[in-house]
Amino acid sequence: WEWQYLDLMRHIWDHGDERVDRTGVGTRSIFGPQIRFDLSGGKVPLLTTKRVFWKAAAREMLWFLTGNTNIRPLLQEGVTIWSDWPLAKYRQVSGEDISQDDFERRIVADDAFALRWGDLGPVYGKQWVDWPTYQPAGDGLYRSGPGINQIDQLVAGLRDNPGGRRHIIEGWNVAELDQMALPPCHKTYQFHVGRGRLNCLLFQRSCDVALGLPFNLFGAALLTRMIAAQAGLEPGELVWTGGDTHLYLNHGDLVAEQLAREPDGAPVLDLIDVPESIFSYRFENFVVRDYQPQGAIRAPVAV
Ligand code: THF
Repeated sequence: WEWQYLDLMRHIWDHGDERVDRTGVGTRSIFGPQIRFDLSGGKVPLLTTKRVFWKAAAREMLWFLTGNTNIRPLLQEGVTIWSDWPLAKYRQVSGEDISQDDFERRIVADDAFALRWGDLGPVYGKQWVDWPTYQPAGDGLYRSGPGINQIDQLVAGLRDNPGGRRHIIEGWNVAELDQMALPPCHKTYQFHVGRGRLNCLLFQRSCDVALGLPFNLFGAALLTRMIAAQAGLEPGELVWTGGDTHLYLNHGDLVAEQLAREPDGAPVLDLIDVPESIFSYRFENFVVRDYQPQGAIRAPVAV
């Protein structure tokens, strides 16, 4: 499968439409590609042509499932992939030229500081497990109602009605986009059961192919594996579709380096100890084996 990723990368770099994006870095971009992976037998879409820090991606996915939207729990586990956005905001508002390390240390050490500066707004986790509702109060007005746990409903729905066509997790809460540090990129996950297997289709509206996609693919595969285990299904296929699918112009060295390499090996993801609930997974429940990637390739993230 990995050739699909490499071919996508090559195609975008060679034929993508060059444009200036929100971040000001500039991208080459195409619209609407699709790639597919077989998840059966523990197969997992982890790139071997560079080291993917799958542990950070796994901790990120578990953090989404907690519903927490503060970067503090991630930092406590050494995951720094979400720091750039709160950091940029803090620097902008305070005018203080603080380093990323110092900012992260302060978030971890100082409760009030974390509360004030560490939150990303109602991003993925909040919408996934506590989508806000409102209800008519009888007097012509509306009051907030109980939040909707989409993940809970999804697992129950897959158990009760596997043939359903509404097995969806949605992150795009139109009413709250303006409160989010970043509107969701991997915004819609649709699940589908066929022949006892759970398939997942991820629609990602905007995709950083070099840095984000390797994480997003592993995360989607992990989510599918956890949900399949909870619903008593075998993992099937992961279908990934991108909207604006791009390479940042400052990722040229990564692209050249990675395209000079060839895939090698077939890593496997094992779930050991399937807990009672989808919300009780711990990092220790996952093992990746047979993963001997080529070296990591560093590249700057566009904020
Ligand atoms: N914004 C941009 N421009 N790219 C993204 O990938 C992205 N995300 C999330 C939100 N906004 C985004 C954040 N996720 C890395 C990986 C995932 C991220 C952000 C950054 C990253 O820098 N990865 C490096 C280092 C990993 C590490 O040190 O652990 C890598 O080499 O993979 C996409 O969801």
